[in-house]
Amino acid sequence: MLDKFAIARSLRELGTLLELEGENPFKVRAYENGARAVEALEDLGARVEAGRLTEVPGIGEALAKKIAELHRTGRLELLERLRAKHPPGILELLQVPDLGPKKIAALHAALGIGTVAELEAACRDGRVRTVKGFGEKTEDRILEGLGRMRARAAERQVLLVDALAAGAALLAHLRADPAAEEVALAGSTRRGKETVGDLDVVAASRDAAALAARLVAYPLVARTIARGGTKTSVELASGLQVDLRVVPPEDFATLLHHLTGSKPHHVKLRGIARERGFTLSEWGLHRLPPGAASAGAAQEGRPDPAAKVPIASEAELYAALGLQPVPPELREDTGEIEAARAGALPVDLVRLEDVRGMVHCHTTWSDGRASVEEMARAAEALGMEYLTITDHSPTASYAGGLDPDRLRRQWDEIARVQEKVKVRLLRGTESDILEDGALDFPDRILEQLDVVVASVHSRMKMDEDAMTRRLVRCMSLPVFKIWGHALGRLLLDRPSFACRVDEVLDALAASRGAVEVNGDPRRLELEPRWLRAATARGIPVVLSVDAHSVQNLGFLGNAVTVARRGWVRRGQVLNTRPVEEFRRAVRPVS
Ligand code: DGT
Ligand code: CA
Ligand code: CA
Ligand code: ZN
Repeated sequence: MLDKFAIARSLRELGTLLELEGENPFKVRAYENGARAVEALEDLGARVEAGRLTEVPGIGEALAKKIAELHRTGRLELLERLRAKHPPGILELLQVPDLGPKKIAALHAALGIGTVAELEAACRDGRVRTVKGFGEKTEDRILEGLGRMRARAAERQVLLVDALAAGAALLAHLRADPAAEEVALAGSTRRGKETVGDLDVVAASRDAAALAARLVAYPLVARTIARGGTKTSVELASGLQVDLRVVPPEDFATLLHHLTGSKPHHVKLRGIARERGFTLSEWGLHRLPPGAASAGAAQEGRPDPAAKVPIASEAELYAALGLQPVPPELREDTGEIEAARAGALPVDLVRLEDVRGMVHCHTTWSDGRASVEEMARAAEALGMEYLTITDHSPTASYAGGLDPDRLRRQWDEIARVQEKVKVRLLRGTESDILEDGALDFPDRILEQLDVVVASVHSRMKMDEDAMTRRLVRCMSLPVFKIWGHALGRLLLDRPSFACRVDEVLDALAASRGAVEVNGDPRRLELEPRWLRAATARGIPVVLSVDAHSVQNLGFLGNAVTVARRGWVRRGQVLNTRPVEEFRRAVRPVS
């Protein structure tokens, strides 16, 4: 008999193995959905017995049978058969960068490599290079990839969007408890950090034990790590750790603030508190006894409750320290405290509701999943004033890039759809930045477009000099207007490519181009420190979704978060402007 988490793992494994068999993606996704549904069940055993699995959304007849078989026997005929066809460590091997099913099969056939450990040993002994289609370079790349994989596993970081999704579901569960007065996410997730280590949750309640019990009873909890009076830590089925702290309502604001961090931000705040005769800690803000401040004595343990300063909100806390309120996204000790002290913190950071147009959208004309009309209607439903259609350019053939002829036919379709929708459709392209720094369409075509997003998709391993020259050359073109997913990183997967960013930003400023903040959860760049370097040069910003489906339009929120972390103000964002103003600002002409 398997428990629900083991069953979910088996379903995921089955999905991956079927994918290797060439099974269609919808079916493969059904296994992932099924796995999630099973994990979230509170009464798996009872449902199996009563034959009531199919009442669960995401579980159909076929899946229900497999789940029941796994539950009863701990085995699944189909799964065993597929496992026997592949090396034992196939799932792990598929995680190795640069290694696909074909290469894995070749290595298995030639060298009997079946696990990651065997793969590593074979690379180190120089045996992999003896296999047809593999070389010394491949060996190095595999070893490098294994190193990255290990570093990632050690860090146990997850993407912000995954943390937010897990957090939203958990918060709903905790808030449903009658003892919960307030529940909020804190930590790096609240600060909007691109990847996070765990979920920090703060609750206000008179009954800490009730909330701790409710957390432990959350269906997705795989194990309890620690259980104390006001602190409880658990691990979710996904491997994500959750730290819950419960305090009485009057301490909620200061604890939320404390657990939001970051640590360096707090270290500085504590210094300011002492200067002003207070001590700031996880217990809240307390008045120091006279003389204690000048003595500079670091306080240990819980301060005298009688000296507590009542604080009802984070804004009140900052005010008590003589500071402007600092939004969570800015709390990284990168100058925000000094600015807040001088009253120079921007108060008009861009917000989601400021954005009027969806930028950087793909459709079925290239590698998107939705048609022009579907994207248009979805953007309209979201209250957007405009939408830029930017499918891939000819060189991006792997992504269905459009040649000039198909591009013209796309314009016809855009015109037809425009007659049916109110949202304004802008014609564009995501043009590859070619190896020599040229764009991927002739100028006479680019000039007929409203929007050109220019991005690097290939040859990312150039050396720093060559890449810097490539970008600077491209940006010097009069038709260059928007720098797409700037440094090509993929979070938890691929680092930014090498280039001298300051030099490139200088070139971008000189050409009066804009930089994109890409909302794809795996990209989230240009990253905050470079965004600040960009706006300091007067470079405007475009908030992009890089959408390949209707659902991806939701990526806008991610772009807004990154922009805020980069101190980007509303007035610096081109797609907060009305459509004609936006068009004038990005038109690809000299
Ligand atoms: P993460 O989880 O690695 O993505 O980053 P954080 O910032 O969420 O860090 P975490 O979960 O270790 O702690 C959450 C917050 O709690 C942190 O931002 C500040 C606060 N905190 C944690 N440990 C300490 C500490 O030893 N001293 C101080 N002052 N604050 C701490
Ligand atoms: Ca955390
Ligand atoms: Ca934590
Ligand atoms: Zn792209």
